[in-house]
Amino acid sequence: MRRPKIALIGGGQIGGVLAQLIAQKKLGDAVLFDIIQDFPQGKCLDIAEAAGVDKFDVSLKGTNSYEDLQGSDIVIITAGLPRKPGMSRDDLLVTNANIMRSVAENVKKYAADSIVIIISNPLDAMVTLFQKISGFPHNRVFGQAGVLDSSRFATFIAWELGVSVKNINAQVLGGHGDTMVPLVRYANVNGIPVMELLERKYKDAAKAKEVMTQLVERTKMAGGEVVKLLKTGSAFYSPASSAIQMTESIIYDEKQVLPVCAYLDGEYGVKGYYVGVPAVLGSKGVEKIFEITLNEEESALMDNSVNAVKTLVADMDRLGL
Ligand code: A3D
Repeated sequence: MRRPKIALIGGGQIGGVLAQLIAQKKLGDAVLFDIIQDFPQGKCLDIAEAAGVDKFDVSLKGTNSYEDLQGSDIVIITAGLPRKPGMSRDDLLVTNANIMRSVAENVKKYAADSIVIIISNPLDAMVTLFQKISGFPHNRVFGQAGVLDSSRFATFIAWELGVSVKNINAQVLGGHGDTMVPLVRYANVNGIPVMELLERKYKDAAKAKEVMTQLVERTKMAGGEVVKLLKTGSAFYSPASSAIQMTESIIYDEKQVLPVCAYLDGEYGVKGYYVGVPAVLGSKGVEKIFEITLNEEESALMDNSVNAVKTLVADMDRLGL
């Protein structure tokens, strides 16, 4: 039986970590594509030379030729510019849309049956554009953002409560921007509501609420916090790990329920847009979307986030991208 073939478009910071994780976890054979001559070849050679230590037999191929995508089962796209300090994700729209256009045309040409995970920003717009240009069915085109945003939320909760992050269930819905919606009411530690634990810790409901607001705000601004510290680019270790979790659910048909930037066809009252929602990921890609019951406040936040996605997509149309 052949190993899965995973193509990575964009061999920069995230692309490099993706290739290394695929090798270390022995997920499949990887192809790392970039437009910079020799660069992906150099990264793959470097990672492959750790095979004697990491003991993997999967192959890694760096390339500047799209033809090497042929036969890919999964394509993960990180091609495009990352943010610099002071930039919002939306500032990347024009440059990255032009890059995404050429990427989508080539993936359509050389990997027409693949499942595509997009990471390039602004995420919700780039997923929309890729699907439009490729014409791939919606279940085979989706984005990584919610897994990372939710991991950030869970990490901050774990630090605050002094418990293992393994026991935290926390989810962030909506678009991948400042309007994202960390779901406070559903956040729990092995079933115990996080708010209940915060109230017990501080013995003061108002203080607990204030602390949670800080965790939520930090989650929403977490990408920018990293950009500010790195100064030369944006987060790359955690986005790569997040896309790998999605990849594992697909290649092993695990049907993990993960927050995915998925196409909505009426769910959450939204039709025709890609938005972050809980989805079942399996061998067919997005196999099901779960609708969570939202209260009035949560619905208003979700609507606000969906409107931000709609504005971004309208901007793309207006600019003819
Ligand atoms: P970076 O290290 O700059 O890598 C991007 C790579 O894309 C570079 O090596 C470029 O040479 C390459 N590239 C440029 N144009 C093309 C093209 N036409 N075809 C193929 N490759 C091309 O960036 P990065 O890896 O840090 O980030 C990649 C993208 O992910 C950026 O748009 C980030 O904003 C985005 N990002 C998303 C998240 C999410 O959670 C959604 C998190 C962090 C970063």
